[in-house]
Amino acid sequence: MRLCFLLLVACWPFTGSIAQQAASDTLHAPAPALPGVYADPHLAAFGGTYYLYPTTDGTEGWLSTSFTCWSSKDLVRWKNEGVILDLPRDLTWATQRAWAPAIASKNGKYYYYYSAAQSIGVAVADKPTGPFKDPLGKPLVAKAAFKGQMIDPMVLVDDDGAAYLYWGQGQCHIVKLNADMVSYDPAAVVEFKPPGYNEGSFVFKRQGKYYLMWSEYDTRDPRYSVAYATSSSPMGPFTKAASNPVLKGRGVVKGAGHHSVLQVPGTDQWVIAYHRFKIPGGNGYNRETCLSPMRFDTQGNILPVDVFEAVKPTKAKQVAPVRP
Ligand code: FUB
Repeated sequence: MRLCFLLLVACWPFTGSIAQQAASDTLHAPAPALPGVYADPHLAAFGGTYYLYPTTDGTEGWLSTSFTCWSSKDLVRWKNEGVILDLPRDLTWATQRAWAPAIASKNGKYYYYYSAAQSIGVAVADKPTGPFKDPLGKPLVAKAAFKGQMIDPMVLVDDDGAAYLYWGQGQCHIVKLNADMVSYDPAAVVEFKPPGYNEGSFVFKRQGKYYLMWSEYDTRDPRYSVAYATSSSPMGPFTKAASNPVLKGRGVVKGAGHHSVLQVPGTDQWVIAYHRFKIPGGNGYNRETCLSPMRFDTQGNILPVDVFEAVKPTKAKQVAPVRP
């Protein structure tokens, strides 16, 4: 007994430092969620299945020409559903720079918003995996229509069924979409720039509060990171939170940003999807998609995300959306 006690005391600093090392090991990042180089992931859940809609990376200048969709039953094992929109084949107005998509569902249809040739387009399908068709034959938001770059769309469908489009690099824009989800009043567009805002806006609602999140710095900068602001209205004004950024790289994880957030259906469990420079050897054109838990404090502030914590297997319950 005495010997055990002496051994424990002798080993205490050693066991303590091992525990500390494991908790702060920034040299070994978890594996990415998707194999290969995919960025700007938009995570969604429809009918008991999760979906990821990313940008295809791997070319300098982000010259990708098509979009893929991935599905999963548990957030961990992902199946490639193939190309859901091929710009040269499916569009008449753009052939490359297929970036940063977002999905929304309303009235039994799936609306896929995306950047192409530095404009924003929309495509419609009956299923989350497509096939998606371009209903307009032109951009929804044309290049240079407003201040900044017309990229990085995001659509929030609110509890009352109203849908809001957010987008922009260099400047954030918001407009309420018409009931058809593919048109809006250009005169109603609100423009603003939260401090530090660069691109990749994403909006969600929790307990009656609207959270606008965005990426700061350039996606090729290792400091790329995510910050947020809140509002009582989907149109703002949004007040930037005191504790920012909520997602940033650490150790071997660099350039963590351009994210999306998903509430696991029927729970108050939240997941953040984002990209980081590929490990090893990545950069702003070779990024990989990761998923981590995202948590709130009791006041509803977003707590810093641990980029070394990968999401655990989580089934998606089939929950009907609350709509009037
Ligand atoms: O993936 C191409 C561009 O890089 C996106 O549109 C930006 O948000 C940045 O992630």
